Amino acid sequence: MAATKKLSKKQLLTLYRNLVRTRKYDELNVRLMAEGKLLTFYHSAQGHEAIGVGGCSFLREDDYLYPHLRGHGLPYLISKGADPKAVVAEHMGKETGCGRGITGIHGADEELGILGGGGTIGSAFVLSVGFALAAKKRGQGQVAVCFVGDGSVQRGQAHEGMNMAGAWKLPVVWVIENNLMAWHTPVEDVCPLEDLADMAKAYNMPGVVVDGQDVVAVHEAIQPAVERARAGKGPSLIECKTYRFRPHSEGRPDVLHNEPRSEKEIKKWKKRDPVKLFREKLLKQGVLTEKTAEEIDQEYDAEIEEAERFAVESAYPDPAILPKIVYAP
Ligand SMILES: Cc1ncc(C[n+]2csc(CCOP(=O)(O)OP(=O)(O)O)c2C)c(N)n1
Repeated sequence: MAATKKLSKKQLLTLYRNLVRTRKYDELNVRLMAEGKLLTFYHSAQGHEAIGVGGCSFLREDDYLYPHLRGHGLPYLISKGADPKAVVAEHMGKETGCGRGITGIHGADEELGILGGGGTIGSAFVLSVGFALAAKKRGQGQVAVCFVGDGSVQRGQAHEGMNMAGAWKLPVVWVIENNLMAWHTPVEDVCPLEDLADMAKAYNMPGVVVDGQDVVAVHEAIQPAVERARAGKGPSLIECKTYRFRPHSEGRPDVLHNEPRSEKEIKKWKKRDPVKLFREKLLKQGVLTEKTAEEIDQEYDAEIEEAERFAVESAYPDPAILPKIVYAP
């Protein structure tokens, strides 16, 4: 695939801001969950943030986006320009939420091409084929970018989706966030491949493996695939190697095969924290100064305090809206 243009200083700072903002909202949701203030559960994105941020920060507004469940969409939605305070309000079941308080974790923002998500893993593949088919028929160069976990590609729908998109050269980019496990199951127990991107060969599309902790590397892997899809050349499969820093979901046992996860492994991956890595890199390059980094932290701390207040003070939706928005008249 063609190389991406070098990112400008402004674009690098956009990536950094999106990473910091995502991490801080994720920490807020982790705390709110522990305090019993969220109506649902919460799957933290900590460790994964560079993938959504690297992949979504420079998409077109009218591109379709299907977020992965990590952070319940925060890295992706924030980077595509959605309002994160509406995500917080949604998790509290408030009418100001991005799904009017009734979708729980499946928030949407139609104007940004984010149409909500399916509850079953694997369904993302076939739903995003539908988005891409609509985009192709419309003929305005829109692309569907869809983020999934390694668990999804073990399901039949993944293969139906890739097969159809390959055959019809649909404008879709699938990004696998391979964190080496699906809930309590190591990927190696259920998949014969070392690199999941190798599945691409079977569907006649490019398959790329990239370091999911490096936001620029992720961007440089996804963006050419997006441009390729935009140019009518069909789908791609990008695999980002990553790791989740927290349990599968908050408050649940952090185990694999019913044994506690290896502390040593978690520690090793935390040395490659995507937010810290990028901060250090930008400081070294002189793109960021300690003072600017501090100001960015303060800016988002204040924004998040306000988002929490907004969500707490918002009203619950009137149950009478349910039939009006769930079924089309
Ligand atoms: C068909 C189906 N089976 C089981 C579940 C329950 N479930 C929710 S998330 C999850 C694990 C997902 O793993 P992966 O796709 O690797 O993403 P990760 O959580 O590791 O980021 C499972 C099994 C589900 N949602 N759908």
